[in-house]
Amino acid sequence: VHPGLKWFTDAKFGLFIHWGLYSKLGGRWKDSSYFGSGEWIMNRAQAPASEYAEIAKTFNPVDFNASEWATTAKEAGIKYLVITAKHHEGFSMFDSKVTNFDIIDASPYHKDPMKELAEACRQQGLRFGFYYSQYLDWHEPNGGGNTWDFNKSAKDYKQYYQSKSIPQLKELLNNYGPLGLIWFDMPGGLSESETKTMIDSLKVIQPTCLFSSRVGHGLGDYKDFGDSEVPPTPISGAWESIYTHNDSWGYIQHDMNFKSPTEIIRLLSNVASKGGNLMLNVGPDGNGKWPAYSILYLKETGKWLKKYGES
Ligand code: JFZ
Repeated sequence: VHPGLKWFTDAKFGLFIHWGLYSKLGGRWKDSSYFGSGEWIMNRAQAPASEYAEIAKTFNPVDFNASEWATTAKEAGIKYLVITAKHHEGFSMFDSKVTNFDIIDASPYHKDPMKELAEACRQQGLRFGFYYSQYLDWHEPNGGGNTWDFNKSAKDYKQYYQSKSIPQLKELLNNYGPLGLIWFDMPGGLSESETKTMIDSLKVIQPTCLFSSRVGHGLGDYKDFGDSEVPPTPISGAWESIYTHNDSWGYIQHDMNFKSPTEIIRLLSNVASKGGNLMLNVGPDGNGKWPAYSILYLKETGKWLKKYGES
């Protein structure tokens, strides 16, 4: 059994946070509105990478308050928090020396919100982890996925892994204290042995940090069920179901379809009764504020857990 797994299997309730340039768009690009998966808007609108990158110039989340985020999570009864360090759009929400397309160099904010959040979580006794899109990167000619700007057959995925993905994963593992986990997503471009080599080169930095199953080739430390999926019967081993609070991972200003506290509690009970963790997602907006309903309903969930939950 992996030495980092105990906290995970005990946790039951995690918080996922999708936050990036797409949060500023809020589900709108030019004259069109999009529903569902707001973090995919660049792909769905086939927005040219150079034009999309312009959003960074006005991305200034001055309302971001790390201790408020961590306190709300704590009040909700949440035990671990996982935030997007870089989603498929390719923008780094942390201080990265590997690229200038990061929050420090490309935005007027000039601060590293991940540093503060990692610290705030530690103060609240929450485990902290990063989501990292290791294969899909629509900003990079050699990253996976962007075939509207870049020629697919000319892509050199290894070059992208060597020059951005792996160096950035090392930055995340080196610069933010002990991480509970890294939530890899959508594997691609690497063989099984190449994936193994990548994992070994990262695990030496933090041997107890867990890697999610989407690191690829069955080499993860725990299993993730697909989007909004709960297994029908109890499952042994470490696993997690992921759900989002409304119908999108990234912020969408016109999506008000938030799950009520009752629905969240039912979900939690369903997942916990089968032996897994529920990781529920919230999508803060481009200023760094959570949707009001997410704050309200998570706090309500926490009140119920305090009264009836185990811990
Ligand atoms: C991925 C991302 O593409 C998406 O934007 C979001 O971050 C989500 C949490 O993860 O989407 C997936 C990936 C895999 C499955 C479902 C959604 N799956 O295996 O069912």
